[in-house]
Amino acid sequence: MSDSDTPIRREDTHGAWIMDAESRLDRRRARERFEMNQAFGLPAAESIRDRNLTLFSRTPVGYDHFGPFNPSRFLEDMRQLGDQDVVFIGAPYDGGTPYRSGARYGPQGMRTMSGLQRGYLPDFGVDLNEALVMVDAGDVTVIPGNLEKSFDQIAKAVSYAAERSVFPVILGGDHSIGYPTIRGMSPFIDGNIGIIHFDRHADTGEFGLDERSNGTPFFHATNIPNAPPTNLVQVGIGRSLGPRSFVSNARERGTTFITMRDFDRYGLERVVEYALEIAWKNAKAVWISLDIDVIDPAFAPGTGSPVPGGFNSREILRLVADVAAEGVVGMEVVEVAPPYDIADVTSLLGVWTILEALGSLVESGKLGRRRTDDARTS
Ligand SMILES: [Mn+2]
Repeated sequence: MSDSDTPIRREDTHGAWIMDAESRLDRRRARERFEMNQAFGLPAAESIRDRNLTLFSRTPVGYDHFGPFNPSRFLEDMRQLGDQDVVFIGAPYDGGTPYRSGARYGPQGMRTMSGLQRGYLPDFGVDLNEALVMVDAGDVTVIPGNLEKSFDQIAKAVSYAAERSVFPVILGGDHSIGYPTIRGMSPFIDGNIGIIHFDRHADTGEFGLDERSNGTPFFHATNIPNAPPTNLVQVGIGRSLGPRSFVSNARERGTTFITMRDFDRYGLERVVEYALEIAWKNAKAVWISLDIDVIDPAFAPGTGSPVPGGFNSREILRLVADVAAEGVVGMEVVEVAPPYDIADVTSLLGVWTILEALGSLVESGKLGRRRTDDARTS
């Protein structure tokens, strides 16, 4: 209904009424809730200026409001972390993506598709619900406009799990987070940590567009003194693997590429054996970093930088299970980007790479294994 005769006066507008009405709303419950969230979410990293922000997001908006990763329960009060076996941690950061962003929705996509799962894994003779106590911490509070502050938060979150000996499963996020996860885990390893990195891309650049990015995690991770490049084995590399500097940096540092051609030539079992040999050589622990784009886009289209010719679903699930069987201290699944997905198949595959790793770790009894003896020396 239009009122064309009356002159508009500010105090008569609906806008003015809204401003006035807001001032009469109570704030008591919000204040109580805020104080609880501050305690439950833990203090943020030192670089975060706004001290109202917490390490784990406990605000009512975010990417984790579609239930916890199944099968697990949401752990609202992170001060209670300690007795559990596994903690799922969302890292919804995709500011390290130069082109097709969307991996910030990865934790949400994987949590949603985990809703179909029950935790009974017949292939391993394992029921995760019986074998493990699993919780979902929700998402780390990341800072969309600031990669380094987000890294500080992610590293602190991983450290929080590591120092309590709870196995962290990181739901990415773009692959830039592969640096702060190792930064957070490495101080808790009494010796070297090996990395088994599944990816079509080498991600060994120093900088991308003047900053760290999703193409640089393994340059910076392998600068950490106890995460040497000689224990970094990169499986599935090839075709559009990144710029030439990725290859020259990998060569100079001495990382190991196992390409798809190598996989065709040597087969799954020998590739697993060789990857374990590299990752565990004089190392005390191993981390799995899985970029979902290591799988052919026919099976995993929902990702930012797809490359044709990677593994099929059956191959990657077997690879992850078989490398996990030797023991792992944590893992991340990155680059799941639901905006490009079709029928949620990529999120679903991300979920299953995690479940297969957990099933295998339970079956072998090596969840969180840190090598203390010389049982496996090469
Ligand atoms: Mn990749």
